[in-house]
Amino acid sequence: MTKRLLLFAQLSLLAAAVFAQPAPKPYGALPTDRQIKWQETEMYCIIHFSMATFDDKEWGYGDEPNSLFDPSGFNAAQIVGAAKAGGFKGIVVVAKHHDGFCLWPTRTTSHNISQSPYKGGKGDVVKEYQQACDKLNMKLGIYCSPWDRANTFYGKPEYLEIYRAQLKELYSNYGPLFMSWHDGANGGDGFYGGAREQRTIDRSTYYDWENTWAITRKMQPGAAIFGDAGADVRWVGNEEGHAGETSWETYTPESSEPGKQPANGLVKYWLGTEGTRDGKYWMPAECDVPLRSGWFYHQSQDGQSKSPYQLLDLYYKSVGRGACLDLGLSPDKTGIITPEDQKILKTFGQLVKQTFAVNLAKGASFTASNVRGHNNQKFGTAHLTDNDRYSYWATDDKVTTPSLIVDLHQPKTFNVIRLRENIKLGQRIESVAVDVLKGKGWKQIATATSIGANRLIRLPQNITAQKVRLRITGSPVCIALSDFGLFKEPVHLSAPEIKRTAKGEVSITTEAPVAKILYTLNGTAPNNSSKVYDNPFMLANGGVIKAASFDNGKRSDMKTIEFGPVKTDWHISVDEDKGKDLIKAVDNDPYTFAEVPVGEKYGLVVDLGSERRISRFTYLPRQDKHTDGMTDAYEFYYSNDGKEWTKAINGEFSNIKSNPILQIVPLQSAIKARYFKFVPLRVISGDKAEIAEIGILN
Ligand code: FUL
Repeated sequence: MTKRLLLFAQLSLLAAAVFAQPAPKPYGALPTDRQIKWQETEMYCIIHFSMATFDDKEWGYGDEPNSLFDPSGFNAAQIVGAAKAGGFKGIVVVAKHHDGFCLWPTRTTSHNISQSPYKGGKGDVVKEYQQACDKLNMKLGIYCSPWDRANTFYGKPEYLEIYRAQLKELYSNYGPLFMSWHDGANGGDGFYGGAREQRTIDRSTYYDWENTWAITRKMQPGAAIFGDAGADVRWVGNEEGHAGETSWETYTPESSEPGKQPANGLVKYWLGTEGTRDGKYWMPAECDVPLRSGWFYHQSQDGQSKSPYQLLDLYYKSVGRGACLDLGLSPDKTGIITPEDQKILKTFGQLVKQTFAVNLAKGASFTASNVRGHNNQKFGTAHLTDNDRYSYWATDDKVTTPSLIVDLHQPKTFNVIRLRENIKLGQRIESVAVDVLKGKGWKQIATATSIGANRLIRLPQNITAQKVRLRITGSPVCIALSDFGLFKEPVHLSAPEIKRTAKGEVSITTEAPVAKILYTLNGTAPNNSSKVYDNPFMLANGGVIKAASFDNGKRSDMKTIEFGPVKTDWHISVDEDKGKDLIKAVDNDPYTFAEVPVGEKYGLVVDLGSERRISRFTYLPRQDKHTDGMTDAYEFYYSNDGKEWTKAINGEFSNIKSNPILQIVPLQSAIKARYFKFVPLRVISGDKAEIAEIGILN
């Protein structure tokens, strides 16, 4: 009797243990509800359309007259619709950029839309975006630049009150907002109400972010705050659209100036690419990148937008690494997304949709090496394919490196593996490996780190297998995995890569073999009657090449590239022989650079050998992630004898630090000259100018 009682007691204890098995304890910093909602958004578009669109600049100086803002056909629904067709779930409107022009009728400054010709001064572009978002069921966020190159009071305490008043107007008239976007850019000089001077601020204290964010929290509690130092979402540290191969959702921002509090513009921003394992805050990355080369529309960048497959690649490197993708769209001067960009977005949206339409692991049998609480179904593997990010397979506390065998019942072909953790319990898994069964043995096909909200492993080739095994190879605590997916990208034709040697020989290649490559040299899109590429050819004088692969009635992404004349017989010098390695500015190698002094007195002089037409000049900043010697203010001269110089243009390379792309500067009108001189007037850091490449376009 006693024995039976004992057994009964033991059994009921066991049952109680099984049923009452608590969920795993959360690990590390955890996301808030607003961060979880932001995370689920995955992709949104930041829209730069303002004064700089009309001024053809990346950063307006602040002296642009209100009359310049005059779009003839601004169409918010077309813009928001283009984003939606691309699969994006929201937009962030640049309501005020660094030039200080406000796209809504603000009371804080007369430098606003009500003083422009747009809709006779009755227009409100932010409102139009809001209405379009409401109609199309898209989320709305706002970017109101803290740096203001127009405002008289910028740099003084009064400006902070103006900035906060602007935020309050935006927060109260255009919500609910899913994001409040802030950046750390501050180039220093500006119009500032006519002062035209350099102004510096203490980035760690000037905006008093803590109290500024308190306004956001109070007025827009659902808005995730983006910035270099969060608070909710961190900048990934580049404007190339990718997070690190390892990218943690947690982060401890570090100040770039010892002894100061980290703040926007004052962090070791490069650390944002990977984040911090076990960081102090839950602060996932946003990967921002423009669809075109710059953030604002410039006609000179037509034809250079990223292609659908380039965007897909960025999707894997952002959303697929637990971050969100924030793609920059740039409406043109009319006020719409160009048909070309619209088409790219749509095709990209279709690619993502097609790729993830069918989870090939759905319906598979899962065998886990351990399920929490003696196989308690609450923590079972059935949750892995239920499309719920928060139901999950968990292991017992002691089991941190379990494995999972997935039997697909028949061989299936895939090239993408998707894993997700239930992030409500923190980011737990550090590393995994994936194997497939080949004959009698397992063969490893992939490894990955930092799983988090979403980890997409894109395999270099398709894999066909019936049994797949997931091994968790590193986790400090038991796991809470919410998703296991296998997908296959639609078959696609490799797009061509176009390259030209220093001497001018062009070759066009593809990653994988294609039936044929067709190209044009007259600026039109290649079609079936275009030239077939079969051998490298010479293009010493430069020109525009457009190429695409063709196979069985299918066409790949189109590639466009423009070359200037070759530089092999150019002669380079610097006044008074003050430079070093001058030849490296024209050696066709982006990773070597010429060093020249900064300032009006000097300049890199190029003798082209004979007279040439110059409609634009190009400057490539160093491409090795360092900022020393990056020029952000310049003068450009030309001459026919190398003695008498005429200034063709001067200006700034705005935003070059964050987005160090090839700078193409159109001259007011094309000139003919044998000599040109590039004068670096200012550098981001260091005391010499480092020039990776200098060039001209016909
Ligand atoms: C940066 C700005 O300086 C750029 O002009 C652009 O707006 C980008 C999205 O953020 O900080």
